Amino acid sequence: MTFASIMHLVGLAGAPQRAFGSLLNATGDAIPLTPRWWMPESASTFSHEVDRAFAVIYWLDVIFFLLIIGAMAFFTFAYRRKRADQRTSPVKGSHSLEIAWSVIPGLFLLVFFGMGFVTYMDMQVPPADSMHIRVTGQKWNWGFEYPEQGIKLSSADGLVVPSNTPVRLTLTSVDVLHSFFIPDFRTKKDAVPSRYTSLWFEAKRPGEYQIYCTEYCGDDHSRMTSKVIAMEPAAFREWVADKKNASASLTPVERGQQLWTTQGCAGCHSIDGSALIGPSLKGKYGAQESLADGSSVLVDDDYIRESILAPNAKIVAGFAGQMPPYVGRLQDDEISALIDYIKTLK
Ligand code: HEC
Ligand SMILES: [Cu+2]
Repeated sequence: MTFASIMHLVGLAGAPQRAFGSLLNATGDAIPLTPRWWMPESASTFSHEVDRAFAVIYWLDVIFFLLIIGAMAFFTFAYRRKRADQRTSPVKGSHSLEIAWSVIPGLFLLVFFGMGFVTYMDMQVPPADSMHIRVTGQKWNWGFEYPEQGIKLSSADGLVVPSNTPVRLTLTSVDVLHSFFIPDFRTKKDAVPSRYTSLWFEAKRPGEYQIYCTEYCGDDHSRMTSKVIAMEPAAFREWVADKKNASASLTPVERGQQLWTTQGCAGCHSIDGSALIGPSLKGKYGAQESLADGSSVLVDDDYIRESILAPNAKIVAGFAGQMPPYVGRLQDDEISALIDYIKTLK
């Protein structure tokens, strides 16, 4: 459903173009009434609708602010009380005035509602043929999983999508609330633990578009940045084929290294000896680890496996139990690949 199609239904086809013609050029790109420096690039198929609603509401606000404050200033001056016995306004009540100041703003509200509703519906309802990608928020990384293509990516790789193709994202989180925001596409959605939310977009042209986590509360949401990388559909198909060939020929260590970033391990564990949210895994394999309960344990395959699947079974001394359990999220072969990779961190 588009603004134009609704206007068509109510017999007003072409009316918004006539009324707001100057707000919109043929591609819906430029809105001269909002200077370019106000807004990030308008790069999705509905972003101009959002900007249009913003521009219409903003400029009506400016006009009415000036009219009302102007009239107030003028009346304060022109009708100021000059003598003590001067009468104040004889108007005690006026039905026509009250109707006017209710009905006129009421009509504006209906226009705002109409624009907001139509845009909201366009943003909310993905086209049926959309490509599907799963997005998982995790302290402090985004995971992107392509169920149809069998590809897993993370923040560092970016969210690779074809341009001029509707893409539907299903969002969730494994730990806390996150919020997935693509300013250039004018779309944002919370990623909520134990729940699925969704958003969709269609990139109008190839390019790179910033992704933010706009969740406010928590250490490092502001560092959960990534990029949408939109490619021509043909280039995207090629990229998918390359990606599949590349992952088919990975050694277990390379596979483990890839999982290390795509599963967000790198966000909490360094490989250079410095402690982050979790201990560094440099030189850990084969060493003795002291635990919070005073005992110690040998870091071997079994301990690493348990640490990944049930991190709170043994807590490392000096750290809090902040690691999310990966049970149900990693296959056995993936865990083995991670162990093979961790062994190489000398
Ligand atoms: C949100 C942060 C976070 C993420 C993500 C995370 N971990 Fe952890 N990890 C921790 C913390 C904190 C500890 C120490 C507390 C504990 O023992 O549970 C830890 C402990 C460990 C240990 C035991 C380390 C030692 O020194 O004994 C291993 C092994 C481990 N993590 C592996 C992983 C792997 C592999 C991944 C990715 C699949 C991962 N972690 C993802 C925070 C994280
Ligand atoms: Cu976040």
